[in-house]
Amino acid sequence: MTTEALKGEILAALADAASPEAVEAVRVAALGKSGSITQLMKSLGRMDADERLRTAPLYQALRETVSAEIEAKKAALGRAALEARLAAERVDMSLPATPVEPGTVHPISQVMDELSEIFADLGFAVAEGPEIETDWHNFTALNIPPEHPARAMHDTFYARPEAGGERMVLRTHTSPVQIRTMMSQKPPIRIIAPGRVYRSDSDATHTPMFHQVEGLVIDRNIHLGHLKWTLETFVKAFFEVDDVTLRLRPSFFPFTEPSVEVDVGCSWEGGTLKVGGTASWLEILGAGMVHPRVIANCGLDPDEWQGFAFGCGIDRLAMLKYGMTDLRAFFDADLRWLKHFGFAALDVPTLSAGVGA
Ligand code: 2U9
Repeated sequence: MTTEALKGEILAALADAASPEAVEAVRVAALGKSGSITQLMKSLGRMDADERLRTAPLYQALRETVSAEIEAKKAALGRAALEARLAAERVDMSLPATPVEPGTVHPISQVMDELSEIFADLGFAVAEGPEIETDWHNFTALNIPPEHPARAMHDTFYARPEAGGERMVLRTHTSPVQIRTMMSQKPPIRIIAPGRVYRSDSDATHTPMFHQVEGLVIDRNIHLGHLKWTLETFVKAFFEVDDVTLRLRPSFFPFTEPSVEVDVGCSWEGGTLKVGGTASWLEILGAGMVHPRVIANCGLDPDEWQGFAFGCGIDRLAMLKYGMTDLRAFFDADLRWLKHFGFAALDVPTLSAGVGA
């Protein structure tokens, strides 16, 4: 076959090739290891000098033309594929977003936003800290001695001990955030610390990870009356009722002295909770005056600085306020549940609109 005829054959095959794979097949058949043009180039070695001098430029020209045509075809197919993709994936930015089903804000996030809003109004900042904590920040600084039951293996998730023998823990409460704040900021301090906490406990009313909010006030001349007023103001705003009675019962926590458990007066109408009155009582908080030893552990003089602290479970608060009965549903990521109990993303809680709006 003449070089012209071969060229015609290859270019015809190339014209018919409609995909990158088909173009590659044409390239291999012509320029591959045992392709037709490669065979011609190899045959040059078997020719005498005169014939080679005449033939080589023809073969080289053929090879260059075919290579260039193959590259051009590849580029054209690439451009066409890109055009097709751009056309298929075109997004009409002018279309309204309504066909996309909006997600919802999880009730726990909603309650955290409500808490931040309520306490911001009372002059509290939101503080955060690590979820993997040192034993010292999670326990020792809080006057929880090594033999205290809260340190028992079945309650606390311990990491493998480090080279120095120190074990990190998954924080069992958000209290280490307050310890870190007291050590890094000068009083007066007014903070809340909402966040995830971890305890090795799992049943219908406990999950190994749950959410807490704790509050801390450190200032001069702080007493139990400040604590009671703050909690009353918080409960009124959170449950959106003015008729709120709190009952403080003596209790014990290593990090507060005196310590109290706080009940809110309520009633149950048709099985649903109504905050207000004194027909029934519901425990919602633990609190107390910060133990002087905890204040001293953070480098402050307990004779000059006093304070109060409180803690409560956010998951429980959310269940009480919004009527969920199964704690575990919080963590199932079930879209139907989220649609039912979730909140509109742009419906940000504000005090003026009512934090439960
Ligand atoms: C510092 C000093 C004191 C935080 C407090 C409680 C009482 C409490 C529980 C309620 C339900 C945790 O989620 S729960 O299991 N918490 O009863 N927490 S006083 O006291 C502190 C914190 C930090 C530096």
